[in-house]
Amino acid sequence: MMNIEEILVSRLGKEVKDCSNEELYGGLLEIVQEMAEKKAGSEGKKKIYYVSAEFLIGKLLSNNMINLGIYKEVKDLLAKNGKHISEIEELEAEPSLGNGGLGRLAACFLDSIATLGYSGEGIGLNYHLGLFKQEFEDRLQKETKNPWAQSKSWLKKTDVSYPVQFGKLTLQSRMYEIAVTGYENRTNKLRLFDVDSVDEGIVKDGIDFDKDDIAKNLTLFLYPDDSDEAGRKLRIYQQYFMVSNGAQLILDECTAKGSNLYDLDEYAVIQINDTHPTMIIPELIRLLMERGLTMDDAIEVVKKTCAYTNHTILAEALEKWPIHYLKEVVPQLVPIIEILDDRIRRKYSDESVAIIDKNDLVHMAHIDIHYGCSVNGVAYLHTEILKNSELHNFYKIYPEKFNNKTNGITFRRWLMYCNPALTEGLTGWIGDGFRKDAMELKKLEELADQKEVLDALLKIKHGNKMLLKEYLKETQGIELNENSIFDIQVKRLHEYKRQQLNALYVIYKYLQIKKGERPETPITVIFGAKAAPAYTIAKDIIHLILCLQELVNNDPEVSPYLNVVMVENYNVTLAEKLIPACDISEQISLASKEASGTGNMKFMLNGAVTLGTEDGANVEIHQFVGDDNIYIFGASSDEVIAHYDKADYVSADYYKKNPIVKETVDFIDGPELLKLGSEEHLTRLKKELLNKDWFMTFLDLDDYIEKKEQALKDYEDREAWAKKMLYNISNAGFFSSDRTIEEYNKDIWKCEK
Ligand code: 26Q
Repeated sequence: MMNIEEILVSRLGKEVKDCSNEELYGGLLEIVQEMAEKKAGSEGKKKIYYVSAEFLIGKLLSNNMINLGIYKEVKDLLAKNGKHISEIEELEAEPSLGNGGLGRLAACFLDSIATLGYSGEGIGLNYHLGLFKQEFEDRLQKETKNPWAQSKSWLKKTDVSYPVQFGKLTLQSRMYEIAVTGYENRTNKLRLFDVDSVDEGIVKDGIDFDKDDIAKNLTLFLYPDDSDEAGRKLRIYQQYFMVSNGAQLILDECTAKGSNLYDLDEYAVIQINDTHPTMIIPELIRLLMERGLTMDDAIEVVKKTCAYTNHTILAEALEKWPIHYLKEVVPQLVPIIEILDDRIRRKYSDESVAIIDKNDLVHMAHIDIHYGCSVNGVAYLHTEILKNSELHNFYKIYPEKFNNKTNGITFRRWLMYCNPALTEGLTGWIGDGFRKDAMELKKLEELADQKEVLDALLKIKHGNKMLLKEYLKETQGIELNENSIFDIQVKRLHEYKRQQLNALYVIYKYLQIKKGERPETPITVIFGAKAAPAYTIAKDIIHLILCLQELVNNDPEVSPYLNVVMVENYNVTLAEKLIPACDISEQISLASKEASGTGNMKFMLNGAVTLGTEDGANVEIHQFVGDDNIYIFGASSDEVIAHYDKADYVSADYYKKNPIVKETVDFIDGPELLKLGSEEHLTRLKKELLNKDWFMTFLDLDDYIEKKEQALKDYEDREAWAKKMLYNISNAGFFSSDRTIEEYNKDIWKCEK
């Protein structure tokens, strides 16, 4: 067998040292693709179809090389020839096919499904420009397009194509595939549908485009702005296009394997990732009827084949479409949806479980719950809230359908790839069994009292801070103090995630330092977040943070002790650099609002200590690490839900009674920030907090400040801090997506390896 060097040299026709980085990237990409293809596993009888509007897969080269077992060989070969793997990685564009958690979860799941040896694939859309790219201009977010397709690409064009009908318009699809390599195991596929007629040329300034020309715009962007009607309809076009292709593919594959369609559930299980793919249910019913089944039989078959995952309890994120949109875009589904609704109405008088409500809105989640076999939440607390409040009326009807699947993350990307120093340390201390069985990390606790191990953990963290410092300097011109505490909050910008609470802390700390109260160790508060283009308050919060960055970092009295950094265009690639360098992981959503969170798990695995509310998977993290290794603050989920029920939270009362609330909030539109920022944005944000504060920032501010101060104080005893790091790492095993996938398979999918 030839080694990688021989393969590379024979392919590129010259020695490695004489190749450009571009040539090496292209050569390695082809080699990896061929190796991956050879590992295509057997189809097996039953296959998992994970249907999702988002797959936030990140860069693929290094990750695939790790999974194929050639990463080290390639890295050493490049180094021997004066090349750097990191420079080659920089040439790969990150596919931006997701917004955040839900899309990244789908990518972790594909990795685990392949790693565990299951036959399964992802079905989604090939957005040409993905999610917008974020730029900062005048301390405001500006959106620009983010083309990710390159001449050398992981995307393979296939000949597979299906007709998809929208009213009078029929579009012919084109399927693309991306190989999904499992760690030392089989290769599966991610299948992304597209139309050849899409035209990137119609994008004008920023991310504006003609929303009515469906043939040209269908797969241009991920979730186009849904603040106007044309945008919302385009979303329905996209969703139907995705599921109609998926449904046709699934039926063809199952028929080819011998299914008579009445036994579809023995050949396929379809996991519906939030409500975005819900129309696959009526679409499958329609197609099964076209292929000869009665409606009763078609419904029964679909019910057994489809399962639904809920990712949110936020009312505004639950999809409800006006029936007249569906009549225009997918008229063939409307009679089916009406019959599905009619059957429910005949059976249950409770209006709240109907599919089409009295305002003629179609509740997508209700279709999934009535006409699927499983409903799962994504963390213990989230599932309890679904059962006991948000979906209680459904739980009463179908208690057996409800189940919890606490989210997980792939340790290949979020430990082995992004933190090689820690991975190597761990291998030396506990062997390399943790690479396949994450629960083996628990062995680390036997070393919790060894000073060398604790010192090594601190040294690894410092090394990762240096790497982040170099990276941010080079790519964004940002200066970091590697000897400061890295306190990081990176995630989509949303009021419920409460970046504004963190910003109020920054103001508090700034004012303390101005009064002469200086922290022992300097603190760097790092943010990374994109706001939806039409989400005004979220953009105001970004503006506040960017103004604070300017103020704090340029104040010579303050900047030696406190720095604020907002990285531009936060994405998977940046996450991979930020997370290993973090000391304090900010998970500060209003309790009950964050379904799970998965960043919290990535930080923990990389030895950061969580400062968080009892929300989402933080609850389980808390249980695993114990009170001493996490900083929990704020109102409980029950208390928050009670406030909403009683409508008794009045933010202005806190402003009147609590001097810290008053002082920090008044600072938002005080003279220091008005000198740097826009009055319109800053006063609007202050007014929102004073008059509404829907996510109860003021309620938790005191406790947040207190617990954060405690964490900063505890950091001064480095050895005790290192022990906290160790307990976070050693207890992260449960949060491997391999565990999550085994649970999905045992309870819902029931596939053979
Ligand atoms: C809906 C309607 C119209 C336009 C857009 C949308 C839309 C788009 C994206 C609704 C939701 C999303 C994404 C949701 C998401 O990422 N949820 C996160 O899922 C993670 C994985 O389960 C959880 O860890 C997070 O707690 C949850 O916020």
